[in-house]
Amino acid sequence: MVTTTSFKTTKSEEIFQAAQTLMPGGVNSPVRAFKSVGGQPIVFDRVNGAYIWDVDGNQYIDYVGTWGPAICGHAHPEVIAALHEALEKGTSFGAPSVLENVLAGMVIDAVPSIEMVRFVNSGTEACMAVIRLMRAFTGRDKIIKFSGCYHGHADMLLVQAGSGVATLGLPDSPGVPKSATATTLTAPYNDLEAVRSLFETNPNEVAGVILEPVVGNSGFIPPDAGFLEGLRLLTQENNALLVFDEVMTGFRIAYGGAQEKFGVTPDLTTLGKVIGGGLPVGAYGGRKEIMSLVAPAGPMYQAGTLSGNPLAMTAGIKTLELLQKPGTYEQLDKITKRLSEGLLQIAKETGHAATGGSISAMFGLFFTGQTVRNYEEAKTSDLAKFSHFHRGMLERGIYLAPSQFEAGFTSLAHTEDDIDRTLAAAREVMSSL
Ligand code: KE4
Repeated sequence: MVTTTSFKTTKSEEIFQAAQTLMPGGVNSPVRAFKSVGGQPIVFDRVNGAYIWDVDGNQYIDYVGTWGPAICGHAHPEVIAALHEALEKGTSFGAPSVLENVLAGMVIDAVPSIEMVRFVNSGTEACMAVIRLMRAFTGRDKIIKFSGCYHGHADMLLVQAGSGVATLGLPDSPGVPKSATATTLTAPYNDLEAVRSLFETNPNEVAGVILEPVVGNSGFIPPDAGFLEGLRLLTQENNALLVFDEVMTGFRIAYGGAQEKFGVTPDLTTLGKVIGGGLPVGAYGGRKEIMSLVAPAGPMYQAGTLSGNPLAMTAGIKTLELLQKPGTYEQLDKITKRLSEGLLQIAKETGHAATGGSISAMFGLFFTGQTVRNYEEAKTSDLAKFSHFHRGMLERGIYLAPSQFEAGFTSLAHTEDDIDRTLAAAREVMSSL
């Protein structure tokens, strides 16, 4: 445990200061700048297993896991070894490799909705492409998303988005033309009636509904019982498509994603993060009838220089192999439930209203006395208290996502002792809040 007195961030400060002159906000993705939690952003030097070290030598138990990919633990020796071997053959072919067949086969075998898949380089690309595919397949332009859900930074999806957009409290981004978002309709998460009325007021115009089947980008918000099933029915009744954005939940909530866990099969699914094992991979997939529209099989265009590159495929294949081991998701569920329930219990004992929970290796905590079923309610939680909690945990060697509007991630590398140390730190911090 790093005690607060020895917590130095001198080198982080120097490097981050220099970064400010080189990259907007000193980062390559906004949430890393700690804007919403305040304080000195931390510059990291290396990761391994459940741990991350910063440039000042501080060690942290890591609950960000590079935003999801590190589900087997950072720098897993088997992933690293496989990458070393693949590296001997070069880094990119820009042409078919058998590795793409292997990872595609694993994804198709795992994810109920996917009969055919296309690899891209990020979750944003996957979501951009899946929207184009929804529109190409139905011949309709309008889409329905949910406030607080984040599907990457493509223009038509930057409407009431979660994650970094919510973190920074940004109105929808400048530079996004009205024409790009005029066909994007939004509803509150967990509100089936709102979706029904959108279909009624836009008859035969909605291509489909896209959502995070378990929300991570408004903080952790699970679907109400019947919500996913209700959306499945509503989209079928309106000849519209149902798309699960499982970039975060895929291979994390269950090996087959939230759609396996909840037994609701969408028409299309997007993936990312875990399937790249820490290297850049995104994917979209679904029924062959729909995917056969994608070029060059069909007319819907989408392409990418590094799509399916051998290094990323290798890291993804090895990661999924590790996740296939028996007992994986029972272990993830057990360790994460103990953490989540422990945090809530400590909040209660130290007099803080808090709500939250976990599903498999994903968890969240809001400082509020009410249940949080959507983004609007998430925004009413005590954000200042979250910021103090985040900083206090950081000073004690626990790295939580630097935003209330993100979920926490555990991994197969997190041990009971790590959870004990995390809960001990939480008790110290919450007692001082
Ligand atoms: P990327 O383009 O960042 O690979 O994926 C976009 C995306 C799409 N869909 C969901 C459900 C996602 O969670 C994401 C990206 N997640 C954020 C964290 N909430 C990435 C971290 C960041 O933006 O720095």
